[in-house]
Amino acid sequence: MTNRLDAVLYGYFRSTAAYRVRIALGLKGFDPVSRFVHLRKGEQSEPAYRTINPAGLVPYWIEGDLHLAQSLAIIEYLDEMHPQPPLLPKTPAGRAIAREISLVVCCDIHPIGNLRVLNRLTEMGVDETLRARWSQYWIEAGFEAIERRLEQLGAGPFSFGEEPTLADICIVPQIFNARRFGVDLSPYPRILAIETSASKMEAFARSEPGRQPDAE
Ligand SMILES: N[C@@H](CCC(=O)N[C@@H](CS)C(=O)NCC(=O)O)C(=O)O
Repeated sequence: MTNRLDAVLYGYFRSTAAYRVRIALGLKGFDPVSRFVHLRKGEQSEPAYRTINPAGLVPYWIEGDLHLAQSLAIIEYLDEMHPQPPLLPKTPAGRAIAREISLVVCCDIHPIGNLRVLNRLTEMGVDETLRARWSQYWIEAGFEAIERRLEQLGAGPFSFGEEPTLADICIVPQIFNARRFGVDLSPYPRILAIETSASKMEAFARSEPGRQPDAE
């Protein structure tokens, strides 16, 4: 069941950062108005969108006077405003570890393989095969760290047991991205198990890129 939220989410079906926010909204039972920014066509760089978000990135969140960029900031804002179900574990250590996993995805993996970075590599003469290897390399480095952490946590079916948290919200879209770049996921059974668990939940399933209205 979804509830209308008086807010607008700017996104793009294949944006993993927007995908994170869609999952969080789904878990909270919200369905805001969606606007689509076609990143491949460069709409993020056009003045019409730059006046909305000067950073020229998605996701972007507008709710009344609040204009907010950065998926993690948006998700934590939603979690504070609508605490049920909680998206962070109960203990301070658990919350810190959930943020650690999220930051591996959002700081150590995602920015290095972002569209604007890949475009810059193209401008510098790097061909498609090498660009894919570049992305694979950084995804594998990050997934290696996350897999080891998930082994320590030993929980399941999600990172912190029965309920998904911010960690899973960040991991699942990154798996989608890893597949796009042809990463061999067999060394990461714990990460793959989270994807399997997530696929059974409506909030995750409805957020998949292929199910978005702007999907191609
Ligand atoms: N750290 C930001 C990253 C936002 C971001 O880089 N979004 C990508 C799509 S996943 C984007 O808009 N890229 C446009 C571009 O690279 O030109 C967040 O988590 O929201």
